[in-house]
Amino acid sequence: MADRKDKAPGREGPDAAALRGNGGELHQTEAAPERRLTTNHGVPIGDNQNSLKGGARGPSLLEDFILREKIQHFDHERIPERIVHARGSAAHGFFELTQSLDGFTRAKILTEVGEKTEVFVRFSTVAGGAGSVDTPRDVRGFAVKFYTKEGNWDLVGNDIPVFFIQDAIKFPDLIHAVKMEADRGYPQAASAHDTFWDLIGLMPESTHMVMWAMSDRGIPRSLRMIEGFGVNTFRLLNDRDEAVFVKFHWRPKLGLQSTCWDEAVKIAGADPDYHRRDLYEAIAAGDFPEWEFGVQIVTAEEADALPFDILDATKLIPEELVPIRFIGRLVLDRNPDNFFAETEQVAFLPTNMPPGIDVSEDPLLQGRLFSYQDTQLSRLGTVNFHQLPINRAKGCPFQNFQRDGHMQTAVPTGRANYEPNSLASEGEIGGPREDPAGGFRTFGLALDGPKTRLRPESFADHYSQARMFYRSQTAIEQAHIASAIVFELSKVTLAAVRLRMIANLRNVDEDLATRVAKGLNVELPEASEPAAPPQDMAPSPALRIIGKYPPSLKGRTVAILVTDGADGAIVEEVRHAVESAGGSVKIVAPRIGGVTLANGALLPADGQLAGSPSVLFDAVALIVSESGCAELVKDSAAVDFVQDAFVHLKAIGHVPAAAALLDKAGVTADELILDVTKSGKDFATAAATRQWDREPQVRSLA
Ligand code: HDD
Repeated sequence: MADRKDKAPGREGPDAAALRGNGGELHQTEAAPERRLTTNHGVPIGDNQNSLKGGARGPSLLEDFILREKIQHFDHERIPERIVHARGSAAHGFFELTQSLDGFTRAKILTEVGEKTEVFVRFSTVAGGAGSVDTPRDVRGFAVKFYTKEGNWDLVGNDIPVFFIQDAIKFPDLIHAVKMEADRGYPQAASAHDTFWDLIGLMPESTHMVMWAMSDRGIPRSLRMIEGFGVNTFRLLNDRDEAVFVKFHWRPKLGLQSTCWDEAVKIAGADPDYHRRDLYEAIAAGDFPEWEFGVQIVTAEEADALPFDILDATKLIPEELVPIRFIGRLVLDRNPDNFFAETEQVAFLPTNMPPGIDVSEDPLLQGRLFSYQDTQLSRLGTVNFHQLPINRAKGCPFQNFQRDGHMQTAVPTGRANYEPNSLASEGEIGGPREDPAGGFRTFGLALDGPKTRLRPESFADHYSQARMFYRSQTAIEQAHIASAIVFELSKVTLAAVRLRMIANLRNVDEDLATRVAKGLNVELPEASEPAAPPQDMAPSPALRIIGKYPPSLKGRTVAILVTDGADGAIVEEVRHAVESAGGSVKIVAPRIGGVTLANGALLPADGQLAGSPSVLFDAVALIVSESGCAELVKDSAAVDFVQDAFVHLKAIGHVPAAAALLDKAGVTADELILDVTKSGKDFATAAATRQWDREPQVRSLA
């Protein structure tokens, strides 16, 4: 050690010089100012590899403002995550109106046909933290910020059209119950635990939403394949300030698609970012997700005639009763440049509405009108969060006399910071003025009645729509709902909580309650006393997933598992058939370097077998050689690959040489098990759907 000597800073020797990243030359030509690394305050940095020390091997010096600034900034990189919807993925795009709502509203975004408005859309799970996984059973947030010419409009919705609670005062209870339990800090991103089901059983108004969450809607395949809903009832106001009620809808061009529960669980391990990656990669590849935008419009008289209260967010308006008018489209065509600056810092506010759109008295919405602005103050730390680029109104100027505050980035000029003022010089108005004709106006609802904390009688029916939802499902979907409830209640340790839930389910449907009781192996308890007797509403087929949209390979991915010696012509035929049907292909091989095909050509792989399980794909084709197959049957990753595709009801294409692998995986013949040497096209057709008829063979359903 004694022979080591301190050297002049920056002259430590060849290794350090190489690390320097500038070729080790200290006094080379000055970099152009625009390429210079600087401190936050613009001081050019000469050395970003070494902290300032008292001698090369001596202690670091407090004087090193470059080190301190860098580490201090890093120490504060995280901001509080959202209390709900913490994990999200977002994209930029545009909204285009195709049909005007002139006469119903004066909002330009809903009346100017052909106009394209910039949007930023953030999808999210609700319960999990920002670092949780993408595929748990949960509701998905679907929040759209339209940068309209008349100010930002934030339609902050979900992929489920109803909500758990009727009054915002219950929201903190609901979220506390579903999030990880207070004492033990688990489970993360899961509703399958005591506290959630305890509250749900005690709060029957949540039953309808629970049916949706336990259905396959709770485990979507892709964020590009979910519907969206504004959930709350809003108002549209025309030029004469006449109002109608409105519900907002998003319909995915790619159709609705879900995962199987076992698949969702396995995806969480194989690719925790499955939805985020899927959205990002699709947009990066130019395969832009698209939704139709629709409205259900209801007059006050029509609302009065409905068999439920339009102000109750636990109810939907069946579209068979009030059809959806499709009036626009949403296209997501650009990924965020920076996750934090955009996806994380975006702040949605249900209070953001242009003139011509207004709220209703829905007590859930009324509470939301307070909550979102409030939460941004602790999350983003300042009243000036609207100045962040992602939140700034872009379609129009914004100007007012709000001033100062933490992180103020604007530099207002002039002496007047109040309104009205008379400080304008000749010909000027002295700052912005209110605009009674063009500005926001509120519906002039006449109010009567005493101040009260009463819940209206019209909110008392908690079961009719839950029943309608369940009875509108196909038999397969009903079985999935029953199985999901059995799964979740099986994670509940308190027997009384399980029984209370079954007692409530008896008011939904006897068959459902019986299945769940059987699945838990308990006696059917007495039905609970409903607040209002459930009614039998007409089934609404639009509430199903299966059969609602035509089968499609668009936006879906097929994996071709190959080995050395595989027939390249068949690989190409299958690829061609899949791509012609709008799907994409990924080559999966035992080694990432690819395989040598029968004709000697090298086929590069997109994924290595162990890291690319079949849960990540919509269908699989096994194009292997005899010798390759003999290796695969000894590899559990290959056997799982095939077995999972089978039990997740996917199409499996194969060459005759794959017989031993199919056999080892327990695959039995059915309509979606196809020999691709006969027709690649038939396989592509089969790949566009799931084999629901196979399910009873592979899974015991409640
Ligand atoms: Fe909420 C975030 C959707 C009821 C309070 N909510 C949030 C997000 C979505 C929704 C999609 C994420 C926005 C983003 O991506 O940044 N919330 C809904 C829907 C509801 C609903 C569709 C029922 C109709 N929410 C609701 C109630 C309250 C809140 C009743 C409170 C009383 N929600 C919040 C919040 C959040 C939020 C705490 C967390 C982060 C944020 O707002 O910006 O204020």
